[in-house]
Amino acid sequence: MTKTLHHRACHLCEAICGLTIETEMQLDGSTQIRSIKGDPQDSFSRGHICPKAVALQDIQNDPDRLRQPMRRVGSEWQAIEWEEAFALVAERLSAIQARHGHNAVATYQGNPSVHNYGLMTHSNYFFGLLKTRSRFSATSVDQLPHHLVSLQMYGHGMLLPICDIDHTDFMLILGGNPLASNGSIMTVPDVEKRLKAIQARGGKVVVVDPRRSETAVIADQHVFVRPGQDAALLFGLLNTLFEEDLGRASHLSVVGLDEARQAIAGFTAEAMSVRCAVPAEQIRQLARAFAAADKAVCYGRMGVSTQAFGTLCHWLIQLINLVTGNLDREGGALCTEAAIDLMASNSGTHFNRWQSRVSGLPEYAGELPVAALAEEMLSEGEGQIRALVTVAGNPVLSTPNGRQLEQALDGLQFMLSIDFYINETTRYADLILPPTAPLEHDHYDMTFNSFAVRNVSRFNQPVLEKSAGALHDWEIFVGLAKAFAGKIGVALKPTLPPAQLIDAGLRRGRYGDKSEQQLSLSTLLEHPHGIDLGALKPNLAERLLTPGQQVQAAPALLLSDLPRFVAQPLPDADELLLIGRRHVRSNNSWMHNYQRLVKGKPRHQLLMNPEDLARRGLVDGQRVRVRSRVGALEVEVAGSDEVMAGVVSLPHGWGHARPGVRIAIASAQPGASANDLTDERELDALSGNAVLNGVPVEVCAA
Ligand SMILES: Nc1nc2c(c(=O)[nH]1)N[C@H]1C(S)=C(S)[C@@H](COP(=O)(O)OP(=O)(O)OC[C@H]3O[C@@H](n4cnc5c(=O)[nH]c(N)nc54)[C@H](O)[C@@H]3O)O[C@H]1N2
Ligand SMILES: Nc1nc2c(c(=O)[nH]1)N[C@H]1C(S)=C(S)[C@@H](COP(=O)(O)OP(=O)(O)OC[C@H]3O[C@@H](n4cnc5c(=O)[nH]c(N)nc54)[C@H](O)[C@@H]3O)O[C@H]1N2
Ligand code: SF4
Ligand SMILES: [Mo]
Repeated sequence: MTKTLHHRACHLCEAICGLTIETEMQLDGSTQIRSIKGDPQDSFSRGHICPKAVALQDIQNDPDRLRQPMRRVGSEWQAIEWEEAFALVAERLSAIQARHGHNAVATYQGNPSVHNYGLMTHSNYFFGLLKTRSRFSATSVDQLPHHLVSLQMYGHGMLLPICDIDHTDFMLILGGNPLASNGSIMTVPDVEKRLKAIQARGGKVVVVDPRRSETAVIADQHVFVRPGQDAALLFGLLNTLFEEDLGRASHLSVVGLDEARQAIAGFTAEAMSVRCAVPAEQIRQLARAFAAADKAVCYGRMGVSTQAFGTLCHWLIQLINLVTGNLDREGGALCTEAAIDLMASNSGTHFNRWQSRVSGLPEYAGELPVAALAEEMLSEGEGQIRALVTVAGNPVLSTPNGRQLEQALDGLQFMLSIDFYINETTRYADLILPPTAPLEHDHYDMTFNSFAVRNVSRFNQPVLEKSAGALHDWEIFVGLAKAFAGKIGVALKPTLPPAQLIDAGLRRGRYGDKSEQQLSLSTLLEHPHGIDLGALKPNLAERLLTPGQQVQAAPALLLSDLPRFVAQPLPDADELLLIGRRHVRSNNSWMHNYQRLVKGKPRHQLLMNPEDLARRGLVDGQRVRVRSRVGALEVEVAGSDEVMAGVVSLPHGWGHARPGVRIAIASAQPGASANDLTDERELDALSGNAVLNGVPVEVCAA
């Protein structure tokens, strides 16, 4: 039987590891995957792989994965034809918009959207026709503060400085656990080796986290911080840098540094220490050590984005890199120069041009904060959302107050989901359109090549042929667009397949026709292990899109949030605060339907410090009830001094045993949904990003 070796980048997380996949043609003509391994010839990932990649074959073979359009009739699902499905969507959505206006139809795009380039190139082909301002995505339960800070300081939301991990001497990580997540807003395959290499060359890694995470365990120093209080810690660090004159000049042209310095003059390490629970002397020493390193970089991720002052946190992180001379410097923070530049799109250039109807939350890049999705469906009146299209997402498990969202979805007039599973969210759909499985389509990483710690580019052909009648995500969008345009009587511009758009983008890009490299799709096809385009280099000065191309150190919008910070009451030491947790064998709310990933020791428990257990008379392993303002759940508790006293940790994305969900293995797993506890009213008020970490909860015996 013929065996074939394929080379392919893994699309499951941001690390974009190169894979070598062996397939074998069967006697019946079908093709089976024989093995999935790391690709040692990928110069970026150097053979690194994690257990999730091996499960790509399980997605392919999963009997629960939908393979044809399904229409819900009551609680039954019936297969229907594609054309009939497209016509149904066009009819229902156009009728709802004709009656209630464009904004009555909402869209939600989940995380896998940005890992699937055809979805990125073609979703707007259909969504653009809907002309709705009710657009939502996982951005506002994630990295929205990063974009907003870049827009304010550098002039574009996609101009995100990335850690130059391979050249730094000092890496300060707040609220990120790359050993579990494999890195985020820092595409960094093989991150453990890269962190250890910092140490091997005499450098240091410091982790700030309320939990002694997997990354904290290998770090030189771990600092416990009270959840949600990183802004205080960062103020203390920056203030020390100013006060003790530890800064270093930057080659960048900067405005507002004095203003920033004055604005935070009162935020001394001593004043901030009571909030963040880090001793003042430790804050000062951390600032001194950071400033003393020749090359240093401060990095913050999920844990500091999804908290009440997430945007302030990211502003302060940028300022710490700036005032120590590490912004746009080798070994500091540098902007990736991708072969296809996301800055070419203007989607990262506007903020607060309109607001959500009920709570007045600001738009960013044409999207509203997803914490407002349920209230926009539940609050009656003009502009109320009456229909929803979800793509590659599961907001019932991934956005705050999932139970309220369930109730809202139940009341919709029409819901369409583009997804290959009947999960906690899509079970409410009237129609589910399943795309091909990942290995059945070609792949180019538009998003994560743009945030990589080296400049890299890679295109891969499909590993498996799609089955007859199956459609790719992008083809589904084309089908929907055609049917909808026909229904509302507008002319649709022709489109090209994603690969041709990539070819054009590569040729236009900085390594394209006008450059030495002459990069095009055909070059990438000749290099299936990917092409290395070099280390990151300073380039921010030329790329700034701010007035006068100056870094804005003290944007008015960010200064305007300082009074809210000052006005917060001091933290209550008796309060128990919930934080999240990721594991290398899980991926947000999915990939739980594959035995090879869910087996092994249970990972769903609520972690609680033994002191907190004892105070409540609880014992390790007991079932407990966890309650917040919005709801309650039951789960087993595990005593662990990994978490600091006053903190409990629960992974999100679990709790699949809900009626109507058709993912059998996942539904049999224990665990509950952390977002039955997170509060849709607790937001980073500046950006509208959800607060998923630092949620006050009570825990008692179940
Ligand atoms: N409490 C708490 N909540 C969180 C987080 C947290 O840390 N704590 N993290 C937040 C973050 S960072 C994120 S990004 C969100 C993620 O939240 P979402 O984006 O809403 O959820 P996912 O679990 O990524 O959604 C996966 C869905 O996409 C489908 N899918 C996978 N691949 C494809 C594809 O190629 N095409 C299509 N059409 N569908 C596909 C899967 O079948 C699955 O149903 O969760 C957020 N929620
Ligand atoms: N295996 C796996 N990999 C993934 C994902 C996954 O679900 N599983 N999801 C992917 C996605 S969508 C994303 S966005 C990235 C996220 O990538 P990371 O940000 O690296 O993800 P987490 O592992 O959630 O790390 C967040 C850390 O913040 C800590 N934390 C919580 N609250 C606070 C706080 O108040 N202050 C501080 N300083 N720390 C806090 C948590 O304890 C945790 O260690 O991971 C991606 N990679
Ligand atoms: S770390 Fe794992 S899931 Fe992420 S890209 Fe690499 S192999 Fe895929
Ligand atoms: Mo995310």
